[in-house]
Amino acid sequence: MVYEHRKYTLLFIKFLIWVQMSINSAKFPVLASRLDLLGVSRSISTLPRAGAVACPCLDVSEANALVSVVDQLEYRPAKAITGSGKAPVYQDFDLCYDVPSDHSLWEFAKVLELALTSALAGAEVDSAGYPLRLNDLIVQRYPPGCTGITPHRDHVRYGFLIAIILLTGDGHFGVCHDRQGNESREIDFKPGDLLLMGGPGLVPNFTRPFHYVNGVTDSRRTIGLRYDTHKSDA
Ligand SMILES: O=C(O)CCC(=O)C(=O)O
Ligand SMILES: [Fe+2]
Repeated sequence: MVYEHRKYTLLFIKFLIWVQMSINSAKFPVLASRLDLLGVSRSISTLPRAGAVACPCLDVSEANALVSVVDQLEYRPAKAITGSGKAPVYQDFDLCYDVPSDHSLWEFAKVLELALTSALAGAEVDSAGYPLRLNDLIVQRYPPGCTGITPHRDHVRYGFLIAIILLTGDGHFGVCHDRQGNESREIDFKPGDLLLMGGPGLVPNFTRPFHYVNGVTDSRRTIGLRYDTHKSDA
């Protein structure tokens, strides 16, 4: 009975997402029609053990609509080496990190925020993890043959839940035990999928997973949405 009730609540939220996306993105109607919120709740519950998990989100035409949106942005090369001197992270892709606040991509972020907030409420996580604010948006483009990004952990200020949407391309996204890439495990993450990764606060003493991207042979585009708990609007 409780399960049935939850199922209908989630169906209602999915309907809201559909309506909101159709209205707000009249120019680029982008729905997240493959997102199953009960499945997302279950996936989130696995994060304390799994570190990262991917689930279906966009169909091909939805992903293509977003490609035409992100391809109009201006990109700059990522800094080749980040992290500390003792723990360098090598990266090689192009990025856009200054998407204007009135851009339709922020509407997409808002809709995912709504969906993930409701999925979080049904997951076995710390209630401090929601409401989620996806206030940090980055678009990344990895050209064929690039290095990707070596094993690292996302900054500690990115709380609760990190969302990465893969629009196109290939490559391997993996989680591993350390910066050397030991005990790595590839996540099955395909175009149209939403990858979820845990962040601090998801559960008490959550350990941020090391992860990497490599092996890109076909232009890879991702949208990264994070909750920057240090931002003034957080
Ligand atoms: O674009 C991606 O797949 C995410 C790469 C990553 O881990 C990062 O930029 O921190
Ligand atoms: Fe990362």
